Amino acid sequence: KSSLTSAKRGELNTHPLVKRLFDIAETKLSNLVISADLTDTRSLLECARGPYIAVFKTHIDLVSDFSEDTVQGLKEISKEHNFLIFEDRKLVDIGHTVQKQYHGGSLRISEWAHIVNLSVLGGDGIVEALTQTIEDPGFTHRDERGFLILAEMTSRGNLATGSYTEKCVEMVRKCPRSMIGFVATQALGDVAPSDASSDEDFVIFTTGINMASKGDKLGQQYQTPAAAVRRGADFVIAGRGIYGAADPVEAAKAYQKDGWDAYRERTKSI
Ligand code: UP6
Repeated sequence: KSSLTSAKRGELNTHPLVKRLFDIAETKLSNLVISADLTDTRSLLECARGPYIAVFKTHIDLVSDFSEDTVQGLKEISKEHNFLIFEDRKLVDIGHTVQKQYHGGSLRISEWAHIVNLSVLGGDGIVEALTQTIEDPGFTHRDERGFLILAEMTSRGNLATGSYTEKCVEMVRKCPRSMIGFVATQALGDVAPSDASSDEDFVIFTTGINMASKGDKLGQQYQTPAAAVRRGADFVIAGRGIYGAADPVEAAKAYQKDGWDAYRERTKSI
């Protein structure tokens, strides 16, 4: 897990999107991602307002009135409130199919989502396919796009463990220009043996974050922002713990503080 501050990581990282991510974290003093699992455009955009988040995570296929207004609204609000958008699409298919799911299609994900995640159940063809799409000379957002490999999951009994997780690390190492990190529950640098240079710096996003609950009835398992950061999370992702709270704004503030204080504690120079 990185013991460098966001400011330092932003400075050292050569990927423009990662630089921007750490720059936002440092400016807003936040490593909080809200998981806005909401089902209409108005609630979705409303949830994105406010000063506490560094990244806004969507499940765009939940939005029943998805339209041009959703796309424009997301783009505008991410600029206005200075955050990145992460579409939690969990792409998992053959390369040829995911290219069409990511770029174009009904959801136009490549147009508005800075970050998208994927599963490598089908092998590394998906990594190659998505890398190709953003490196195409005709694709205009290249420096503003990156992918996360879903290397571990938070649901009880999940199969993303052991050698599967190791393979995910190897795949990210092979494509650092497009794969910027992982969705995982801990730092993964030591999981797979590496001959990589010591300057690799993958970003860890951790889901399953809640300050008031240990889990739900469908297998979700939670830890607090601070606990996740101590295990190596760089960004903590909370959904119902925030938008389902009696006062979501106060909740966002509390999660932001818990996560950011823990990150500062982890990276403080001795
Ligand atoms: N998510 C997980 N666990 C994973 C991967 N993704 O919870 O292993 C996603 C869910 C949801 C969010 O799809 O969008 O993170 C968690 O929401 P919650 O905080 O309301 O449980």
